[in-house]
Amino acid sequence: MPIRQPEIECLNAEELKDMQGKLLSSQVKRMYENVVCFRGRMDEAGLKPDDIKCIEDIGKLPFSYKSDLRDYYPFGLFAVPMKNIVRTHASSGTTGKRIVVGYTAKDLDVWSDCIARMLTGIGVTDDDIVQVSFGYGLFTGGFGLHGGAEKVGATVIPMSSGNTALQIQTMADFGATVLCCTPSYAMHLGEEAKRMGMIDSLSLRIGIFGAEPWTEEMREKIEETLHIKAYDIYGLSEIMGPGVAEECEYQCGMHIWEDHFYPEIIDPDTCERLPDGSTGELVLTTLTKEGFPLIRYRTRDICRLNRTPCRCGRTHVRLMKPQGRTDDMLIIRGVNVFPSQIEEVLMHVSGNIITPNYQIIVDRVNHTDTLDVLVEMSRELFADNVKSVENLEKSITEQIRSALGLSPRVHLVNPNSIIRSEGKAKRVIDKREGKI
Ligand code: DLL
Repeated sequence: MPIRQPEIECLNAEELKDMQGKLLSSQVKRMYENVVCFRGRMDEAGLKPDDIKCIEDIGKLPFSYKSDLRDYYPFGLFAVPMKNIVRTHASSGTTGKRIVVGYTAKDLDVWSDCIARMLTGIGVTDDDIVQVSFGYGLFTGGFGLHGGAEKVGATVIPMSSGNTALQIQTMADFGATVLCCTPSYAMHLGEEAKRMGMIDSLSLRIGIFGAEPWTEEMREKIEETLHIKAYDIYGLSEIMGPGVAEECEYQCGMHIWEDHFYPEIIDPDTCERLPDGSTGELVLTTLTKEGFPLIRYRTRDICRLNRTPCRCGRTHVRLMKPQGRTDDMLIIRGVNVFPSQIEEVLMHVSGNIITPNYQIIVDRVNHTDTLDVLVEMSRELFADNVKSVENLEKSITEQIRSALGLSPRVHLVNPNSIIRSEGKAKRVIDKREGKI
């Protein structure tokens, strides 16, 4: 069944604020009663739930952090008794304990509604066959897309990630029309399908990709390779999973479902709230979550909100492509660099002479940071002479230098020599840890 809710998706700004204010004040009351950590922070700040009456009051509330989820591992931040929690997910993270999240039956229903809204917006219906190639399990990607696709009545292929040849065979045999996975894995699936001579056996028309940063240029490459329209989807385990924000048919930023999530942009250093349109850290508040609500959660994602009207008529604010995370930002010889800035340069190299596969290696030699960028050549360039490879390396070096103000060493490496990921791509290897 299509999930189209114009009475919510197209609410005017005043009505939306009014709704958010009411939801926030009842969320704060519930959390004050049920979540020890939150009550402690409110008491410390001298705040009582009655102080929160409208959405503008949100600025008074304390932030919450990823470390809270570790400190209260596994279930200490849940706001309902465990018997009301019907599902848990977890995110591995790179350091320390996993973070664990929990959902009530209503939370799961809201989750699939959010995804179903997007699917409906981009034209996915009960005639579609949706291959979900995000991982199933503790990761939220697989189950998240699965619930939404079932809700619109599509036929779901719960593939999970991995086993690339079987993915392609299944897509072809079952006639999948929609593919959901990370953008880096979509690119890999496209390359492999081409190599296997199976691109023309696929019936794909739509791709839904997210869980990692990807550039507009990468979107073009994926669309061209798989002959589809590719849409961006954003989310994080702590807040719900995929579906916090999603693109509509116009592919120009992801609508944050503001009847469920309230976004703010802050300066990550001063914590000051920034006006709409500024780039900064995204802070999210869940307005309707029962099992595991969070107030003013510091996502660490660096992005910008766009409140200009969208052609689709939806009024919910758009999240413009996240650049990366504050904790992924590299500081190389004093210059701040996001991997996505390097990707943007590489994707602009014309003529299909390099592939979209790259890796960034940062090290420290003789007290000086070094930046090496490995880029895979296409088969055509590989067959060409050494001189043209050297010239291209020089030209890419120059392009990165002028974009970042920092000179890298660019190495064109053999086709298929960079390891492909089946989930989130690992683009950066930073060897500086522990070095002076
Ligand atoms: O990656 C949830 C997800 C699954 C989103 C499938 C989209 C599709 P986590 O593993 O908790 O959850 O990682 C969340 O991934 O804070 C961002 O840094 C990054 N991220 C997620 N979606 C996007 C996106 C899932 N579309 C973290 N663009 C977030 C850029 C994204 N970064």
